[in-house]
Amino acid sequence: MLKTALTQTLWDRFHVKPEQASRRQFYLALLSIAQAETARRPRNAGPKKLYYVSAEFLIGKLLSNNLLSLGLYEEAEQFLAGFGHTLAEVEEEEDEPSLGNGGLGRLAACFLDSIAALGLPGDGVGLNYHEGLFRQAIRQRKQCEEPDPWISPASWLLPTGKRFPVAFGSCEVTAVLYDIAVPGCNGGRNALRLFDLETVNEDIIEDGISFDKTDVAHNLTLFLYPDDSDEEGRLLRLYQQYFLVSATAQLILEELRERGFAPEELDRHAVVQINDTHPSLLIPELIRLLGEEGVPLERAAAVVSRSCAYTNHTILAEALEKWPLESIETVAPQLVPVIEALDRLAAQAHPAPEVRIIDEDGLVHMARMDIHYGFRVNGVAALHTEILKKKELRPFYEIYPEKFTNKTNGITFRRWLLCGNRPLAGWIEERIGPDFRKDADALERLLPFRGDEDSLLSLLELKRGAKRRLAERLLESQGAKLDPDAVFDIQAKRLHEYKRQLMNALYAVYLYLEIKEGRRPPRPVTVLFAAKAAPAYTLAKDVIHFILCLSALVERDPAARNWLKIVMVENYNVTKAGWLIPACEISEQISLASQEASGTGNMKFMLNGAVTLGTLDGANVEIAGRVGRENIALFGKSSAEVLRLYEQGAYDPDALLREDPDLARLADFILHGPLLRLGDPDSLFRLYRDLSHKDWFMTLLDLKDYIRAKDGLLRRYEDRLRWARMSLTNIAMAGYFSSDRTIREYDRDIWHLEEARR
Ligand code: 26V
Repeated sequence: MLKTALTQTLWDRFHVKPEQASRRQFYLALLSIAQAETARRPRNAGPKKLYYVSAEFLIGKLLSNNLLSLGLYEEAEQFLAGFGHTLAEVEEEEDEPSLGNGGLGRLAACFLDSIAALGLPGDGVGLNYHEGLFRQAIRQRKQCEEPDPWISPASWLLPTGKRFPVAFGSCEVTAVLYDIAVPGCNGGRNALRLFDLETVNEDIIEDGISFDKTDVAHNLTLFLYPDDSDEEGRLLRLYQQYFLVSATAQLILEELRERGFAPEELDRHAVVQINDTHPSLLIPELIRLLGEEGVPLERAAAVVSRSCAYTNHTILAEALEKWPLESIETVAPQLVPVIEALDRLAAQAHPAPEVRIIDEDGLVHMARMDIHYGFRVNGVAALHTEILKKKELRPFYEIYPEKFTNKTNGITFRRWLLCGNRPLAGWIEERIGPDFRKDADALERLLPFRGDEDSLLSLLELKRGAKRRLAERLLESQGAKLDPDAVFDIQAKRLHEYKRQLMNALYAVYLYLEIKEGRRPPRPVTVLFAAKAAPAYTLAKDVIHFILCLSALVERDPAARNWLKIVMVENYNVTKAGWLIPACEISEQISLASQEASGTGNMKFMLNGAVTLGTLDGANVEIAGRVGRENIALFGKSSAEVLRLYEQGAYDPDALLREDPDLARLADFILHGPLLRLGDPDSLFRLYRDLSHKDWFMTLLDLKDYIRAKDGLLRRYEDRLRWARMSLTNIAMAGYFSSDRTIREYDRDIWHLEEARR
């Protein structure tokens, strides 16, 4: 069936037979077939509809994923094989939309896949950034940022013809709506709805990623704002947020009306999940629009409060958004009286200053508004939710204990196993049959194979194949030469101090010095980093520079380079994650305990048979609980201890370095002469100064325990059967981390979409 359609489409569009068709032509034909197939599916429907509103959806390339959901994957793969192509090669023709920073955006994408898979009526709503985040290029051992355009005439975007006016203080603009269809693997479809600025103008982009930040009527949907950016861009981000929520509120109310319900019935027929505080202005905007429909403020506030739920994704102070009321006055003056009224109303019942929406400095605390005027607030892993309840949001937990709930994150196994690691999926199916494809918990049936030597050996072979494939890809993409027989140790995530890429790099320094002194590891080690740093995050860029200099230093040293290799994978994105994850053996999840809300990369690596080297942070705690202490390598201080150190201001890196010559030797290496000569001394001195005097995220605190744990893990690696058993156990116990499970919990405890249907 697909065969006929594909042959026909190739002929109609390009006048070629399959044997003459180029990859590009195959791609374009498959894209239009997948779009037509999806359009034929019924839209998921029900008495209540979910809107998952988010500034970011890091969806990645869609072709193979959508073919899988449509049940066309196998057929496409077989047909292409007949003409010497693979689906993976054809998919190289697709441009990846980089519509997210990291975990929060990728989570939203996994959720869309699971919501559709479960047949629930729920759309994502976000913005159509033309250049996405940025493309990372490496020059002179430093990160450079370039635009990353992804929209071409052949993208997945479908114009809807819908337009909404958005009124700013200074001007009115028009939001135009595009859809990306989201097919579910059990039939039915939803949509990712992306608003674009009608008057957006790519010509105002100057060199690199700079542009006139004040030219709102032309720039609003050009770029996604990086998570740690410069002051001048902040107001632009508020404009983006209001643009998103104003158009979204109009869309929600329009659809409510079209389904035949009154504005006051909003809470019975719609539920809104607010993904972090970026879309929080949706609450006052909905209340304002209900007011225009004649609903009095207090009633409108009550209805909206029963419709909106808020997810918190971080406790990092700099990410908890607070906007000066003056800025809101500039961007959306019509919201100011609403926010003031909401603040007054909340304060009547709860006058304590720490729960006021508008504080005494005139700052509007977005999360506070979400909690007062939402019916649920959730954290993203058990530990994170506990920290919210006991510390960060404690005063709110005391007022509204019933609103707080945990929803441990998950990942879609369709992308991260079934599409992303076909050989492993096949290996699993040979052993336990196909049930795990629909029911992730069935993976536990692999456990009995822990005693089966043939299975263990073939699992090791599979991993070696994935490593070889990664080596080929990195050779081609950036000229890196990897040895598939080395241990592949990978840290892939945004660059942030709390994630402690620097600690990993300092282990590499330790290993380098060991090798130089004749103490070699049991076998060669390859440490791969993949990370973008926010353009204005100087220290994060210094860490990238240090890693790149270290890599060059080791590479130039004939005594070391056969035992240690350090690779920075350029421009980490969803596609590169797809390369790295199947090939990983040691998964680095080494954040300072208490700081990583959940992590989701940890789950992807585990599912693909890597062993986690990690702290008891975020979802690592739950991973450890499932696989057991024998199948994970833990180290470092506990979150309780870390929180105590912060509270008492008791952490002192200077003292640690004075008292411990081993630590000092590693830190001093940042200023090692030959290393300085390879790089930019200003950058390396800045990094050293920060590490030795400030070290806000306590890299030095856990470094020695980390070295112990990693050395131990490398020794365990040599018992190949034991390692394979650890790997198998991780795969078998990953089922809980399916986002299908997470979404069922959101629906059961927050959205009640299924219940409304009964
Ligand atoms: C912060 C900010 C601050 C203002 C500028 C724009 C902006 C954009 C993004 C962020 C970071 C949001 C927090 C985030 O990404 N959290 C991650 O969420 C993941 C999914 O829940 C979770 O697994 C990670 O642990 C958490 O760091």
